[in-house]
Amino acid sequence: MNPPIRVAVTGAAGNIGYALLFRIASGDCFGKNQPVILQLLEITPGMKALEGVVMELLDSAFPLVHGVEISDDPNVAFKGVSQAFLVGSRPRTKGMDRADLIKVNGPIFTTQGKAINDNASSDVRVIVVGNPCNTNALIAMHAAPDVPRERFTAMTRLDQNRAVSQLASKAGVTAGAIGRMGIWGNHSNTMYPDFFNATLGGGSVVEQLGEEWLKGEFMGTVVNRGAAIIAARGASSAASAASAAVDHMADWWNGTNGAWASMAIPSKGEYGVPAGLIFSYPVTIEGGVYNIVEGIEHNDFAKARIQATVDELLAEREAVKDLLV
Ligand code: NAX
Repeated sequence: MNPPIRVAVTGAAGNIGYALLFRIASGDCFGKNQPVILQLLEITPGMKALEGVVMELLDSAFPLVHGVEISDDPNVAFKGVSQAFLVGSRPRTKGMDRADLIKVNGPIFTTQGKAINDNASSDVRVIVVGNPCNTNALIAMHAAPDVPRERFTAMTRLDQNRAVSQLASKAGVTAGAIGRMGIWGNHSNTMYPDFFNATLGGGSVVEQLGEEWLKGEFMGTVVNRGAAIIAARGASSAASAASAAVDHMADWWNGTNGAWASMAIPSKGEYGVPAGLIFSYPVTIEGGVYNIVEGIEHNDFAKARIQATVDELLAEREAVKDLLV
C-alpha cells in the first residue's frame, strides 16, 4: 500500500459529487493500492446534505478511505491536496445565457484558485468540471501564480466518451474498438469531435462509417448529448460525468500507454490556438506528464470548426478579463 493522498472534491453534495465520491473511494481512479483522504467542499447551505453523503460513504466501508473531511472553507478543503476535482459551480438557471453563467461562476474560481495556490501540495493536479469548465479553469489558473500552469485542466472526456460510444454503436462494436477520438476546443456545442483521425478496429472511421453520417447525425448527437439527457432524465448527466472525471484523472495518474485522451489544457500556441487559452487537445500521457499529439492533419472542415471554438473561447476570456490577474 502507498501512503494516502489527499483528494479534494468541490460541490461534493451535488449530483456529480454523489457519483464521483464512490468511484474515487473504491479505487477506480487512483488504483487499489492507493489510499485516499477525501476533503470535500460545499457552500454553507449544502453542508447538511454533504453530511448525509459522508454517512453513506462511511457506510460503504471502503478500505482505501483513510479519512473524510468536510468544509465550506476552500482554504481548509484544499489543504495538502495533490488531486483536486473542481465540480461545484452555480448551475445555469432559467433565462440565464452562457455569458451570465460565466459572470456568476468566475469569482468562485478566483477564490478556489487562490486557495489551491496557498494550501495545496506542490504536486497538485486540477480538473475543472463545473461549467463553463474551460474558462473556469483559466480563471483558477490565473489566481494560482505559484502553481505550474499545466496542472490546471478542464474536462472534455465526457465528450470523448460520448463520441466513442456513438461510433461504436453505429459500427456494432464495443467502445474498445474505437481509438484516437480527439475532442478539440471548448466544452460546449462549438467543440470539434475529430472523427477524421479516429480509428475503428485500427482502420479509418470515415472509410467505414461515411462522411455524411459523421458530419451530420454523429456530430449533432455528440454536441447536443447533454441537452438530450436533461430532456430524458429531467436532470443533467451525473454518473457519466463522474465516470469521465475518473477517466481523466486516472489517465493522468497511470498514463495512457500510447492511447489518446482528450483534455482541455493551457495552450502554448499548438496547432495555431492562441497561447493561454484552456483548449481541449488529444494528448498522450506518460509518467504524469501529458503531451499534445503531434502531426495531426486538419482539412478545411476541421480548420473551420477549430476556428469557431477558438473564437468562442476568446470571447469567454474577454468576458472575464477583469478576473485574470
Ligand atoms: P449540482 O447543482 O447537482 O451540484 C453542484 C454542487 O456544487 C451543489 O451541491 C452546490 O451546492 C455546490 N456548489 C455551488 N457553488 C459552490 C462553491 N462555490 N463551492 C463549493 N460547492 C459549490 O450540479 P452537478 O450536476 O453536480 O454539476 C456540477 C457542474 O458540472 C455544473 O457546473 C455542470 O454544468 C457541470 N458539468 C460539466 C460537464 C463537463 O463535461 N465538463 C458535464 C456534466 C455537467 O453538466
